Amino acid sequence: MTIALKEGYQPLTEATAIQLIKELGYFHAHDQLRCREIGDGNLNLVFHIQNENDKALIIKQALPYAKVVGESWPLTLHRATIEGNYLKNAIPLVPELVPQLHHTDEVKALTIMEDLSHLDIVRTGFIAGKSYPNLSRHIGEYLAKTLFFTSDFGCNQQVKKGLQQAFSNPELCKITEDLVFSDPFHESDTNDFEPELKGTVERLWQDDSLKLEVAKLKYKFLTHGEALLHGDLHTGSIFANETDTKVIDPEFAFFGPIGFDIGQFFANLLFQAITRTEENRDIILSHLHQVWKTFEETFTTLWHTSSVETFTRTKGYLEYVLKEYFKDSIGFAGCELIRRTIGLAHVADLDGIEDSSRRLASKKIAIELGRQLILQQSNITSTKDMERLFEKVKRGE
Ligand code: SR1
Ligand code: MG
Repeated sequence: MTIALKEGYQPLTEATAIQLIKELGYFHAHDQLRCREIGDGNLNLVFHIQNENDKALIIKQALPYAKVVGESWPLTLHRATIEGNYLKNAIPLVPELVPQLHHTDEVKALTIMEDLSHLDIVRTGFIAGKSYPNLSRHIGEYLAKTLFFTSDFGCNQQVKKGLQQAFSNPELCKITEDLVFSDPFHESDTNDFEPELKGTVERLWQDDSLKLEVAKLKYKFLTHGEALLHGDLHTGSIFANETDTKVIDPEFAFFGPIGFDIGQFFANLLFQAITRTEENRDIILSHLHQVWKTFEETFTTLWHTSSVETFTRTKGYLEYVLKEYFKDSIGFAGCELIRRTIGLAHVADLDGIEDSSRRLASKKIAIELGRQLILQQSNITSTKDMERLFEKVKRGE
């Protein structure tokens, strides 16, 4: 299929990216620039442009199709506008935790931002055994602030309704609805798993009690516009080093259930808990506890200091809300574990394990842990419970 390009839009090449960034005045016309296309995600082009003095910038440009599949899967360029607008909204809330934004262009579907190549993609660093001591405190704070201030507890009702319109993101939501919720739990061409997992996967497809819980979670994703979500908060969307953390890639942003962002982060920590040796696992489990602790503490402080909702003074309401978010995040984490193991978009934490028996064993643990998290959402009321369930599943009980 040939994609009809919109007027004014052309996918950049390394040469045209250099030309564009000079025209925009970010570098001098005579600068000798080096440009590399470094995009390793599923959807976009990413150009790293640097001059002789090592000043560098990133141009991210949306392609009119999903790169991971090819031109047969057309995809809206509007996601670049969503990403730019999400960053503009997040910068005042969490300035230290998102990249600086230099320029956006709706027609060219691109964003020019701070170069973060002094940091690691957390998934890659985790796989190499790194630990990022501040990661979970930073992500807990990021979640609490971005979610509280776009929810009905921290955002004026009229403003929130306007934001909900601006962040209507139907095509990207459809990807999540299909790839996270529907497809992995049914026979679908988008699924992708080793033949050795067929029996395990078929048992999921036949498990009506599991599918009922997934149906409820999907319904929540479709209907609960609680706050402006990042929408794809996995460890490939986070850069970090020993001290700093930056969240990138919010093109899936929309108003959805708060537990979705939290659950995706939980699940991507759990991939590391599954694949790491026992000696290196503690830091991952401590991230799991710390991210919820920081989220809960920060959200609670904001509830008491920055609320715009009169009922936030009503006894028991905060506890109710936090309990719901936690329960949802457990269910969403379960879906993320399963879809990243047998669905279309995998994770290197699992696929990168070269030894096939260890890889398959890890994948079976991820599927079973996902299944149990979904089924036991109501019984898991703390991150300690989640750790206990992880240990049980890991032991094969
Ligand atoms: C076709 S897009 C596949 C996945 O990549 C993105 O990062 C999202 O996680 C999406 O589900
Ligand atoms: Mg992404």
